[in-house]
Amino acid sequence: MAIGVVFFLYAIVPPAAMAAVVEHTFVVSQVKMTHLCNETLVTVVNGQFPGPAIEVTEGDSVTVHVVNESPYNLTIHWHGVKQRLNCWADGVPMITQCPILPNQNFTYRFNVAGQEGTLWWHAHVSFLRASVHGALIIRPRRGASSYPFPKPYKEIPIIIGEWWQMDLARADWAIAHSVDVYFGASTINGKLGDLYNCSGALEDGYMLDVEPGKTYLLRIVNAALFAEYYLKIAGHKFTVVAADANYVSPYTTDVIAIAPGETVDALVVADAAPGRYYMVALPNQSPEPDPQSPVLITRGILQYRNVQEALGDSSSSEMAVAPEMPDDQDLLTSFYFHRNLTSLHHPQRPLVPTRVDEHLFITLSLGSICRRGQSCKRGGSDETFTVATMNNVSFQQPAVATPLLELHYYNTNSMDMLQDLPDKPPMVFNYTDQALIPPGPKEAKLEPTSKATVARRFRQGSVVEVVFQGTALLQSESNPMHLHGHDVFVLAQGEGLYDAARDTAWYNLVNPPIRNTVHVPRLGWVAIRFVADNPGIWYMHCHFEFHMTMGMVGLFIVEDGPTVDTSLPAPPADFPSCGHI
Ligand SMILES: *[C@@H]1O[C@H](CO)[C@@H](O)[C@H](O)[C@H]1NC(C)=O
Ligand SMILES: *[C@@H]1O[C@H](CO)[C@@H](O)[C@H](O)[C@H]1NC(C)=O
Ligand SMILES: *[C@@H]1O[C@H](CO)[C@@H](O)[C@H](O)[C@H]1NC(C)=O
Ligand SMILES: *[C@@H]1O[C@H](CO)[C@@H](O)[C@H](O)[C@H]1NC(C)=O
Ligand SMILES: *[C@@H]1O[C@H](CO)[C@@H](O)[C@H](O)[C@H]1NC(C)=O
Ligand SMILES: *[C@@H]1O[C@H](CO)[C@@H](O)[C@H](O)[C@H]1NC(C)=O
Ligand SMILES: CC(=O)N[C@H]1CO[C@H](CO)[C@@H](O)[C@@H]1O
Ligand SMILES: [Cu+2]
Repeated sequence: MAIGVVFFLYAIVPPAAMAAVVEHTFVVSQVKMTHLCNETLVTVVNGQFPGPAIEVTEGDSVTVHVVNESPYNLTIHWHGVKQRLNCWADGVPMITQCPILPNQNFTYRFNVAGQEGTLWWHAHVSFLRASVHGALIIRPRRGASSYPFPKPYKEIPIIIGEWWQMDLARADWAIAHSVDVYFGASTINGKLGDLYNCSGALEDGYMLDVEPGKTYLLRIVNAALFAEYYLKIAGHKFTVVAADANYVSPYTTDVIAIAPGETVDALVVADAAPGRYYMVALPNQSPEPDPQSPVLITRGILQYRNVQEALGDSSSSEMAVAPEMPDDQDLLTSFYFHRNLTSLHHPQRPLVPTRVDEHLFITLSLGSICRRGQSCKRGGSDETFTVATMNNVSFQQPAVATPLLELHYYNTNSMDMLQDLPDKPPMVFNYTDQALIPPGPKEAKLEPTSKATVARRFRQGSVVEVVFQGTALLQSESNPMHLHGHDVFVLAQGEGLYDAARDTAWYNLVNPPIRNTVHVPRLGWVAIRFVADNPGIWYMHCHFEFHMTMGMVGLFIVEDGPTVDTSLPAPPADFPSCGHI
């Protein structure tokens, strides 16, 4: 009997597929698109918004030829891909590579190993990632029947984004100079949806046609620059099965919270009465006294096939049921969503290291810098511009002619511009005291700050614990912190001030979620742990684009170990030098 069962399993499980090379050509160019009565020139890949999905099997190699026909310098980052021993392909301008100049080409080569689920790719130059992005889908080597959840009938990418009616390079410049700019609409898979119109003619929305009774795997990406989103589908529940290409224990919820940089894989069963149901994405924000933004909701429709046949396509939003959304200022729903996730127990799941070599405590704040000289009028005056900081330093892009990773690799002693990212804030204050949010009055003496190219070095294989503490200094926003080249264990999160004596006691060292982007809650903290075992220079930053542009960035330098397996290899043979790319 037992032998019969084993034989049967062998018969239905396909043999492991051979590793393949998945090859794409990405032509980046500007095309005209019309929304909201306005023709806008947008920078996109292969004429598509969002760009093409890259679909691979775990263990495959990926080759992407980027042809830059846009007027901008650009690089592409493969968000969440671990890039083991391959920091050269990480796509951060002047950190890992020279930017690809207009009318130049560059080829990225990397392997996707030891990861399954949904990741994505995006431009890593200024605001361009608002339109230069797409999904990166990694399926298991042993086929869809080896998913640790019921095999879905179909897999559907759901990319939440923004529609900008302005030149994105100008938007980037504006934010860096404390000039407010904002996008025009939110989007699902590039569609604005029927809450937007041009002279009364409704914008198209994303339509998902479903078969009654079937199960769909939604691969959800937040590619937006500005906000975390709540996603709901009226009449349906989600079962979350993965986040950031790591499986989680199945978690059933009617709302998904997804911050910029995060991904969520969720099953949806089409088990409601046949009909039309709105799929709504709503950006959330901190309440006042933080500055308030327009709440630009977007929605698409999930439609049962038989309804389509009965009613035709004429008025697809007719009789669609709308979900009840959380309030845009309700950030607790996000707090609980993130806190409820745990990693799935499976044979490949890595164990949480219990010995910690390095402890960092990093405060996330805003601050101000005088436009001229050392002293000036503060408090939001024209004499300052606002920057974002970690431990009271705002990141300064290094003024180098050669990418830092090359300087590091060739050991040229020309990285003198680097300063240490402090292990703790220089001054202890009540970080979450809301009297620090303007109009204050307590922020005045804490507001001055400075810029530097900050980096923190780690010995090969060190176990690093970082506690990110959100602050109320000048604003009280949450911060989705993203680390390149590594996944991290999210041990705990809390509201208010982190207290080591109290909070280490309830760290989850058994099944913490494993992510590449950790959402630090508003006026709260998150504790993470990771093994710094991937040699190179890795960007660590807030994935709110405005915070990144304003300097909420640091570099984690992971040093070489004693062996070839623990050392950064030489740059690829065809790695260009700047200007001659
Ligand atoms: C239309 O787009 C242009 C830039 O493409 C922008 O300057 C203008 O403000 C937009 N108009 C509206 C109504 O948003
Ligand atoms: C593009 O990169 C080149 C070389 O690094 C630099 O000289 C140029 O100023 C950059 N252009 C823009 C618009 O940033
Ligand atoms: C870039 O790639 C395109 C398409 O493959 C090719 O036509 C073009 O000659 C290449 N340009 C450069 C500068 O290599
Ligand atoms: C999620 O967290 C909330 C708040 O702690 C709790 O009430 C709820 O039961 C949790 N849901 C699940 C499915 O664990
Ligand atoms: C920090 O400030 C908050 C709000 O004013 C207050 O409730 C809390 O007691 C303060 N904590 C400490 C340790 O002073
Ligand atoms: C940051 O450092 C400046 C001095 O460079 C100081 O005036 C300010 O109070 C500090 N702010 C914080 C939040 O530590
Ligand atoms: C861009 C645009 O035309 N928007 C219109 C949408 O519809 C409302 C009312 O129907 C108008 O006020 C807007 O101007
Ligand atoms: Cu941030």
